[in-house]
Amino acid sequence: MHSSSASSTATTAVSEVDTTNTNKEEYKQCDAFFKEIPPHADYDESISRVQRFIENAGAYQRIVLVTSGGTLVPLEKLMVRFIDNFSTGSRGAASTEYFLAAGYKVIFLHRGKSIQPFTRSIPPPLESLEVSVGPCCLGGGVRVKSSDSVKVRKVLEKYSKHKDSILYISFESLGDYLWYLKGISSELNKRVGYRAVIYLAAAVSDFYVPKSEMPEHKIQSDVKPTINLALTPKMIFPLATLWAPKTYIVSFKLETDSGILMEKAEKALKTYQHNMVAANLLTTRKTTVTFVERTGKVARIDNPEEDKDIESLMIGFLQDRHTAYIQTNPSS
Ligand code: 9Z3
Repeated sequence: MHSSSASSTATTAVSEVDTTNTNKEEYKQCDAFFKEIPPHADYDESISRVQRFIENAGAYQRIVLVTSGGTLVPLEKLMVRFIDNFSTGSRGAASTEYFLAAGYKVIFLHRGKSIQPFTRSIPPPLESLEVSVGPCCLGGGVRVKSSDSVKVRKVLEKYSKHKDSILYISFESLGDYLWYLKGISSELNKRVGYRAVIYLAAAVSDFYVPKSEMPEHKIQSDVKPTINLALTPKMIFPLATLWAPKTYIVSFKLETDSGILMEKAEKALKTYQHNMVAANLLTTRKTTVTFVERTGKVARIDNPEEDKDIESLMIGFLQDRHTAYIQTNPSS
């Protein structure tokens, strides 16, 4: 058991907003982004994998889309330089394991080479493996050091229990990520409905270089470069109102200034109309996360032991909220 606590307080309810005037503009900006930036070459194949994964899940199965890792923004068409967003992928990887343990199937949409579920807990091979003496047929060869073998065995057992319940889809760029978010969330809305959760732990760039502004070749260093960044359209609004309105959507708000965090989290809920914001600060993200709900309820999750996963407590809390959500939508 973690020595930790979740406290709940009610604040002013996040009021419903009339979005009829802003709808068209928000949707148009997203459409324009998708017209400008094509999907990854693997997009159709990946969406087919998602469809098969959903079809093979049982009729009453809960499925979560976990997004994880930072999105890359290219500065050149033949890319040498890029802008990146901070995220190691630890939150998404750990959360995936706890969703699996809670009985969910997981679509793990992650940045290639970011931290992965299960392997995150295995010590690096050069430290944990050793060469044993004698010929291979007599037990010689490579083996896990005895000091690590219990840990490695536990991870392997957990992996073999859950490996058919997780679908890995990777992305690199902001464009790939947003295409997958739209495509996968639409499938979940259509085929899983209220039993689906969308858990947006990936760190998404707020800026990108439009194709029209992007040089073909590597930016040269003999002149000071000018980089014209455009604002990334806010995709959570179409996600919650158009692509996947039945699903239970949890976004993350990341700030470095504690003075503005809660205000920004409440504003995100009002603007985007989704279900929950998990507010966290860069420096304390492993020990404190505050959930803010559409109803205005606030629940703070505290995990004083940084070496334990705060995600265990977060997913327990979310599972209960998702159950309540399904119960209020009995047609699911
Ligand atoms: C988060 O806030 C995640 O908790 C972290 C996790 C990225 C801090 P790590 O991957 O870190 O474990 O190293 N993710 C969302 C960040 C984000 O881009 N949020 C947008 C915003 O704050 C809204 S979608 O505006």
